Amino acid sequence: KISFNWEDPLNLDSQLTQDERILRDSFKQYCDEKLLPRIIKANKEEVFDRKILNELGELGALGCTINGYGCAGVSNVAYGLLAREIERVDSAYRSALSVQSSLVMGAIAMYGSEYQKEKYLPQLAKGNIVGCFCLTEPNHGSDPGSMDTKAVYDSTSKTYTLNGNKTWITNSPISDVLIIWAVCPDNKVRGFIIDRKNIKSGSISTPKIEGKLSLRASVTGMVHLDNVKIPEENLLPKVEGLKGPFGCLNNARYGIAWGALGAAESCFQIAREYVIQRKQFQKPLAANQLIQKKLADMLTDISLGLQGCLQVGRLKDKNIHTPEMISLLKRNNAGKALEIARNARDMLGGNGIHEDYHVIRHLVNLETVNTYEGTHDIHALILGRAITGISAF
Ligand code: TGC
Ligand code: FAD
Repeated sequence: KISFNWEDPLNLDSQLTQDERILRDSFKQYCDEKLLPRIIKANKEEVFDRKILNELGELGALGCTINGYGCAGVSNVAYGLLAREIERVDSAYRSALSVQSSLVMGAIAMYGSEYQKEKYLPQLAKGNIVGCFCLTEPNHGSDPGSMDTKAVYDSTSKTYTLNGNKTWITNSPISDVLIIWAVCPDNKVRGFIIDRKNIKSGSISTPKIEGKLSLRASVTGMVHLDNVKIPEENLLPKVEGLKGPFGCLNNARYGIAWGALGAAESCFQIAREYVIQRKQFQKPLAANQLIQKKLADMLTDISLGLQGCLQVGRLKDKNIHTPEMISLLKRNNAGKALEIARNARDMLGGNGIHEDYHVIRHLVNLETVNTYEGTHDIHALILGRAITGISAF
């Protein structure tokens, strides 16, 4: 007899390959044994442990969809499963995975020269060096097309000079390499690799943004570029225009769509356990219709969201996906995860606001997840444009 499994309601497991299941299970073990025990302290003290990137590197998780250059070359679905497992622990750790893999290694793998790929990808894959992705500026967040950061070429010295400011950059304070998106005198956006060991002149500073009350176990900073001169071979040669950064964002947003549901599942499972144990009015909280409805809504949103991720992952593996599919998933899953975390917080009563129960941490993290990589409303406008043919930005 086939019975309903609330832990996998639509039998996602049966739709994965054996390799994907093995990879997921061993990564889950790492997340449970090595990441979960350190998250409460890291979140409280607002620190990101740099060693985590080496650990992720050892497990083959960094840039795992890239073929060659020391990378694992697994499916997009496998990458999504890793994002889901790590974000069950904390969105900050998934952020570290996303930025290094999709935004930094992705940019170099898709747009870099052979020399750049060989120089940086194996080191980034091991976590020996850390990268960051610098698109957002103090005056241009949702609208990066209006960016102020400039890059000017000098043919005599064969260098580019970069000037400008970026902000809200994950890992910028600890980065060895920075992917900088800047506009050139021909008005085209181009990508550059700033290798901190190879700056010819000028100065770069990457101060940490203190006082975040969300994603506290991730280090976020600014980037100030003051006449930073870099060799011409540090231009990413294979792309120009905004499709460069957006192409990287497609992969990161796809990973976030899986990851956000990992955080949501964690909140759902904690709330389920709690309402079964906790008694009020001489019966378990779980015996109340209002509580059961909340659990049913949570499980429905999680399982439908996961099916969407799986479908787009499989299309991505065949390269027949579109950015709008990813906007649909990122928007839906981040928004639904936030709602699930809020309901779970409520179901835990007063305990719901305590760090030991994890839910409040997920809830405040998900505020960031709903905002970065395109806000909830910006993704609505991307979909609105695709539906109507009218741009309403
Ligand atoms: P638009 O006219 O729409 O497009 C300009 C050019 O880009 C192409 N394009 C894309 N290409 C690939 N993938 C996509 N998703 C693309 N979207 C657009 C487009 O075809 C066009 O190409 P071409 O050849 O014709 O020039 O540009 P727009 O300026 O109107 O953009 C509108 C909008 C709102 C969609 C865009 O600006 C946007 O997505 N805004 C949100 C900004 C954002 O997501 N920022 C993320 C910063 S990184 C980050 O948050 C990392 S957090 C990481 C972590 O810690 O996990
Ligand atoms: P704004 O663009 O000012 O938006 C503010 C509000 O206005 C939002 O609700 C938005 O939806 C709304 N809005 C904007 N335009 C419209 C419109 N046309 N119509 C209707 N509503 C609109 N960026 C990077 O480049 N690299 C990183 O590594 C990175 N990491 C981050 C880490 C954290 C912890 C955070 C919080 C952010 C990070 N970001 C990063 C920046 C992030 O991508 C931006 O915060 C995001 O794109 C929104 O930009 P903004 O904050 O300037 O908000």
